[in-house]
Amino acid sequence: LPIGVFDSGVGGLTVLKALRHQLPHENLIYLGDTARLPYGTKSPDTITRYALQVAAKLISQQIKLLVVACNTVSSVALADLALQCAPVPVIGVVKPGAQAACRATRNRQIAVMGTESTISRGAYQQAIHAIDPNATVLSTSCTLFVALAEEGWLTGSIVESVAKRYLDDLLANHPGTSPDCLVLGCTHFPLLAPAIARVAGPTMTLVDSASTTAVEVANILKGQNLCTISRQPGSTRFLATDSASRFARVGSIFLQQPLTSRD
Ligand code: DGN
Repeated sequence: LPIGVFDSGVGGLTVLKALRHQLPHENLIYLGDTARLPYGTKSPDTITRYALQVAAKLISQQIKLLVVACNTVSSVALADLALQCAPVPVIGVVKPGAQAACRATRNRQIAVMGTESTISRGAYQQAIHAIDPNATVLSTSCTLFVALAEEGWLTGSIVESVAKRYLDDLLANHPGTSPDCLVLGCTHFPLLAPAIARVAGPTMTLVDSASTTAVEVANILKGQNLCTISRQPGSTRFLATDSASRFARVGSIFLQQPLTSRD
């Protein structure tokens, strides 16, 4: 059976890429709810309703595990999704991101950037404090990063100016702190990582959830004896709820290769 991967749009393709790398023999179905994005600025009720509908669609395709490749949905609707999808395991991206941050920081001061919903929910703060109750967590929403990534403006002066403004605001709102780790807590942000890193400077380690989530998925498949035993490379099917051509065009930026249903 395939693994289902779900995001509000194309951002989750950064997680899909890590899954393909970590689990090259698994078949994947990716669904982007492009007709209703962005989720990041919507209310918790709306995000939960959309997420449950999309998950039901993937469950009807007989998946063996669901990856919620969206920080916003993972922050808001993970418990509801787990209830609806049981016994199919549901994995979100926030806990793996928090684990990566706690491993990366040396001074236990962690900055988090995400969408409005992720940040206002305090999801990363909770997940980090569940691992290290004494860590300092600073967070800020960075709505403009989503548009820049979708536009393919990944480097250069405009991105760096926006990143500088967000980082300056973050530090100004938390005087006396000097985080050494920055969580890219939205699936769009890893695309902007080189520009954000230039602004943040060499003492800041950037982490995201993609590879940690893929490792967690691999562990669960192994633990539950759900791995695909095959020598063939796995297939990927892409589904979107709106224009396939825009999804393919913007998605190829995120996947860093054309979206074909098989590689
Ligand atoms: N994929 C969403 C996330 O990781 O939070 C961001 C995209 C959006 O809906 N704004």
